[in-house]
Amino acid sequence: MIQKLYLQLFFISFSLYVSAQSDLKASYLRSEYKISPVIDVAHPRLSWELTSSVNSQYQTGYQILVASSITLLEEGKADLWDTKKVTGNATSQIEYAGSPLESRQICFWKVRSWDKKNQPGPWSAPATWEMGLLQKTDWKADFIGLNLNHLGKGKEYHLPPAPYLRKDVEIKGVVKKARLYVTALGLYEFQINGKKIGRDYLTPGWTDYNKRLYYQTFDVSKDLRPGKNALGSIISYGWYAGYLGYALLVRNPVVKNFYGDVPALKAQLEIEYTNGQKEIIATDNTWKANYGPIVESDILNGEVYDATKELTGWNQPNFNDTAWKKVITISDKTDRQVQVYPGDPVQEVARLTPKNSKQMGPNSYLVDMGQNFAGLIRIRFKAAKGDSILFRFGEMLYPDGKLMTENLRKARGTDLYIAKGDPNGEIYEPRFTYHGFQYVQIEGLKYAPGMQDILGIVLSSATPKAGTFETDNAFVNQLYHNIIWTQQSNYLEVPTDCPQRDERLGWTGDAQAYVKSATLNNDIAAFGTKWVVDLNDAQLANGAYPVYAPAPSVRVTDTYSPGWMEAGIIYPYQIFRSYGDTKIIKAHWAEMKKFMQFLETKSKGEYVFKETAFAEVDPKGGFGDWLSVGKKTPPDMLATMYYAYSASLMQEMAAAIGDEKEEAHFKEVFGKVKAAFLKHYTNAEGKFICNAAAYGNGKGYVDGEMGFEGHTQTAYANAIFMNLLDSTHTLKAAKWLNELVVKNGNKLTTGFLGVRPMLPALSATGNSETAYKLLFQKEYPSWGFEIANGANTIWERWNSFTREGGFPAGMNSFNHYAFGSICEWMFENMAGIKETSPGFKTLVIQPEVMAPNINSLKATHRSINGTIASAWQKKGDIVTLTIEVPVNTTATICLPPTPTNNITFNGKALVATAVKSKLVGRRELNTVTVGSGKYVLSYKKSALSGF
Ligand code: RAM
Repeated sequence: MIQKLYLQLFFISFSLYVSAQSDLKASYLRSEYKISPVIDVAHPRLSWELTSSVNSQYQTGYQILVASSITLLEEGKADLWDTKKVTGNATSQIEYAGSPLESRQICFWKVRSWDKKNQPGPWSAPATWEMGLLQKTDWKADFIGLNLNHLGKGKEYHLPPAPYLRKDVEIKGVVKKARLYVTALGLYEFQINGKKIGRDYLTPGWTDYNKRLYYQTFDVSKDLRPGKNALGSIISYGWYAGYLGYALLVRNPVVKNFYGDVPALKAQLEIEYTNGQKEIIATDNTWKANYGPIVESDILNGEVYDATKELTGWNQPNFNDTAWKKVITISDKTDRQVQVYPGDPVQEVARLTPKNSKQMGPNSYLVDMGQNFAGLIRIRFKAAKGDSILFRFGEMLYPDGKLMTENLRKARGTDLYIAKGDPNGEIYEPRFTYHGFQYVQIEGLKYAPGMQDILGIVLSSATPKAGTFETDNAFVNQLYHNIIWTQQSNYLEVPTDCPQRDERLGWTGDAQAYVKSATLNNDIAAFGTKWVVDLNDAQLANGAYPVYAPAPSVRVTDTYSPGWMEAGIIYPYQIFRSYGDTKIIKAHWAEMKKFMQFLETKSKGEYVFKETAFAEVDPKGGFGDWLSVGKKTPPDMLATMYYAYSASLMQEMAAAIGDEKEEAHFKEVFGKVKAAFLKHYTNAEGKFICNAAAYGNGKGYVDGEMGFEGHTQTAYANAIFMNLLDSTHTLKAAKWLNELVVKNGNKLTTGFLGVRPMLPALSATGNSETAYKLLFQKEYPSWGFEIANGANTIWERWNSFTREGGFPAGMNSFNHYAFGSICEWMFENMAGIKETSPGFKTLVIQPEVMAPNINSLKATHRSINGTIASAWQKKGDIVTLTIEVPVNTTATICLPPTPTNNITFNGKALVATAVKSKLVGRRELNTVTVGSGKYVLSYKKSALSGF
């Protein structure tokens, strides 16, 4: 009887259980990596994140509904696409495959997922995406502008005024929906009735304007009112027609106007009235143009703003523009593509208030913003009509407290404001420029500026934050702070080298060395996808990728360089690896192959680049291990390693897109290059060697006078990192690498190409203790040395500043991310979060807790599969790990080799059967594999390195 009751109860609860809905829920719905974007790809890729309170939860299927209206979607009527239940665990990179989409169409979608017990979760909240202008014929607008090149001729700089464009338009009824599609050759700010549209800066962004131009779409439904409205725009020269890089410095025959010399606007306002009528208002020859207060305007050189020349009321309706000129229309290039901006726009990402200000002389004040950054100053002040107020920007002060600006080289980098004498005060913020600075010296103000009247507007491409990293060690926290501020300052439209001097170029070497670090701090999927297009647009005719992109040569001799050009492979590879993105591989496969062919041809079928192989480029051999210390690792040896590495990445990418033939091909190339490398660059013992005599006196090579050597930190670190050696050889290389560091007093000798693999290679071969010593090193060259000398960003050189030696002359930036590539090791080794398959679908948790001066650490990374957290704490000899693993992923947690009964897992002794021995990286370790959930493990600190 009792038994029967139990049985009944069991069945009741069981049926309750099976009919209960799963709590597996989809959120953070995105299309093409963005929330509610406007896009112009025919098959946008959709993604979502999953949450559930159930441990080890995963998705066994999903259903996506896409409808043409929110009502239809709510009713479950997916008139555009109903995937029905699709089996599988995919939550990203799912290509829309419903009805073909038209220009301007808004798509509403939602998704639900089935859990591991095959129970469906609830529908997600709805999300949208909108199609842009898909046909060339959708564009009715002309490029309009005003040629002002005859004005403002300076001796060295020729910075013409910024044109102002305007037109009054009649809005004939109540607006239901209005969109502004807008772009420019140059830069634009668009206003409706005096209000700036959107929050973006430096639009429409930088591309190879001969091939491609991006446009923005803004929802302006609420900005128009029935009756007369004023459309206005200020345009500037920007990357299109302004100064680029160090062209002036190197006396390049062309210093500006690289793509054109007259900026132009192209805008189209599309209105849908509540009565169903539609109207398009487009830029054409009926617009009027003038110039006014922006007397000079350039990204590198800054702005001159004469407030006495303000065109008061120009951006309001009924302004009398009869004295304004007729615009000129500029015909479009037929082969230029006009596309939706695919990246993250440059926006204000933070605000800074000044730390202090100091009087430097009569009417001169030096304001310390407390942090080196890229951006602008917004200031409020009172001045008399005609007063000139000059803003000078610098990253550092000379020991005597004066502003240091010599490292800006030929970038004038100043803003000048001429006051209108408004008794209520005036507010100034320049528009089409930015500066890299911590200090601003304000000259010409008759009183000390109020600290509350100055704001630092921090600009960066708005890549969503994806990482956090914190320890109980102030030095490590400072280093992480420096890394993220440097990334923020330089992930600005393109991955630039620096934000301050006459350069600010998308240097490919810096970009490839740092890209993985970048992905750990921010979601750079959209930003990186955009830049990889720039990079491929800039591929040279011979198949090599350039030394920077986008940009035509700002020095005629800038062509290609080993360690830089491979960004064409490494950067898209990282986007694939971090986000599971195979589309980027397919999109650029032909170009990447062309590059590999370039290498093969260049190696003359020998699969090795022997000494002087790259003597034709300038500098000879390319940039090599740029800014290294001591003897140089031969650039051609590095070129060979990079060749092998590129082949191995191509092999992996071919596999990811299911191309077995190419996979086999690149496997073979990888094998051949490895073999040829070892044959040429190692001796019988396996030591790395080179024929230094081949370089003669080294003339023409970067730091050639230092001499060349194969047996270097950089060489071994790269070889280990790139998997070029078999296991016995790896052991030897590991020993030599460690020795080279220890014998050098635990100091680096590495430059841009050696830093990235350095600590990862040490840790991968059991020398994490040495890696930690490098991390904590305070003497030159080291990160600690920079910090001890006051750095709050990452410096270009290990000795960009020393208290004794001051500033080395010439090339010197205090905001340069290449040496920040240690970030990768911080996440992967210190925090121990390491992906083992694309998009963090599987990962390893293996923190290295041995540093005596860190007792706690917490890091998180928001991957495309959700947020991973790894934290550890040491108390006495007990280590506690707290780990969070997102739904739909599995983590392999590495354990110390102590008997399992010493390990507690979520408060209980860990059962021995849960422990599996697994090869992790290069080591066989005890591991526990877990699904999603939060786990707390604690164990006695072991003697073994890493635990
Ligand atoms: C410098 C840049 C960059 C580097 C090149 C080789 O001018 O700042 O960091 O990649 O040179």
